[in-house]
Amino acid sequence: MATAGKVIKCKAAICWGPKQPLSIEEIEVAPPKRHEVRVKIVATGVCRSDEHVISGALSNMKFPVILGHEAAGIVESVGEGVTDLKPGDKVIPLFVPQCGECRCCKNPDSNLCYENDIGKYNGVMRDKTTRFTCRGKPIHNFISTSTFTEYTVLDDIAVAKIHPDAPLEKVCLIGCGFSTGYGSAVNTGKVKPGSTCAVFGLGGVGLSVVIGCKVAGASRIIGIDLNNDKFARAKECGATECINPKDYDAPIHEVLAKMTDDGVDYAFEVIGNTSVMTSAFSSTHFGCGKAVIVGLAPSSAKLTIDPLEVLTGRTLTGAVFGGWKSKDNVPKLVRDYLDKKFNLDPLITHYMPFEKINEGFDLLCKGESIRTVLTFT
Ligand code: PAD
Ligand code: ZN
Ligand code: ZN
Repeated sequence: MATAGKVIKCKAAICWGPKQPLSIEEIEVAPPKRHEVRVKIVATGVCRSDEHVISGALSNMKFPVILGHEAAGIVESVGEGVTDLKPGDKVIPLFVPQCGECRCCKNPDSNLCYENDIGKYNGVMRDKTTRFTCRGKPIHNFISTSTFTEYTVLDDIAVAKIHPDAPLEKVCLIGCGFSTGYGSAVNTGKVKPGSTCAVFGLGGVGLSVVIGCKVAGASRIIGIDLNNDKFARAKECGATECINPKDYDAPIHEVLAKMTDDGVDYAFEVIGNTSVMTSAFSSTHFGCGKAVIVGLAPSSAKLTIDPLEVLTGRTLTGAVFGGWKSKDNVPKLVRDYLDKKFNLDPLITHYMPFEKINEGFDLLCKGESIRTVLTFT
């Protein structure tokens, strides 16, 4: 490509600090260094985890930063030493990388590569520098990805090559929301056929948990949300019934216990609210229930549970990115999508040009969207 080896000037949304709108600016994107690739982003989703940074819920973030982590694009150029990717390849950035060499990567039961930047938020590439500048200032990366920009640079362990037929404006959801929810049911929860599941929070990730529970053969899937507008879509995805905690005087775990002969087999918290995590845990059966934390709680939050509730046989677990080893599984998930194993359409409520990114976040905050997909024209 004519741009290979050169600095690219392009549009990006900069988060200069918390509690302010993202600012569309011209940035410079340096060429990829060794074991890096530069990618042209084609489509990127608006996820709640980005909004947690904008709202200030994640306190140890480095600013300024280019957010965005759910995306799909095309390789523009590759640095030295990159063997599995070439210009023109369709790719999905991986917010949980897979180096293949660390203790987690070598353990078949873990997907949390040591090279991840979740929770630490150092905001740099593996070589501890960044490829972005704006108005002469270096701009930080966000969780190995940074996709709210026309071009980004990724470590090669944080990008997966996908099938050339994949529609990028749909499979971008496989970069976060879909895979996280779906994997939380099939990998982390290991939902069994015939079981009863409760899903707390019916946003894009929660609906993907519902889809996963259905694919796993659950016979009852109870959706729980404070917003009744989320129920029709949840049923379309496979929820067998939906309830709103506001409609009951009793605590929701007691309501669920009555509905399910002493508690559900699996409960998923897909909001990021620690008191809901406690009630999701209490909603599971006392002798054999399993609760899965999917939601990302504010940095300062602490979870309170009654140890007796664990002692009697309940399990509490969680995972990022649905437990998928990312580089191995993202291409497979894309193939499963192309084979029509699941549908992403119910998760996408809006498409918008990238410049309208702040509108995308407004819709999410007002509860009016599931996923808004931003596209570059
Ligand atoms: P979302 O905001 O679209 O959905 C959250 C839903 O929860 C909304 O429908 C709300 O109405 C509902 N809700 C809010 N409070 C309550 C409550 N007290 N009781 C019942 N319902 C409530 O978010 P999302 O689906 O994009 O993301 C959900 C969470 O998952 C969020 O915390 C996000 O940061 C996290 C996440 N985790 C990972 C991961 O790897 N674990 C990946 C992506 C997102
Ligand atoms: Zn996300
Ligand atoms: Zn690793």
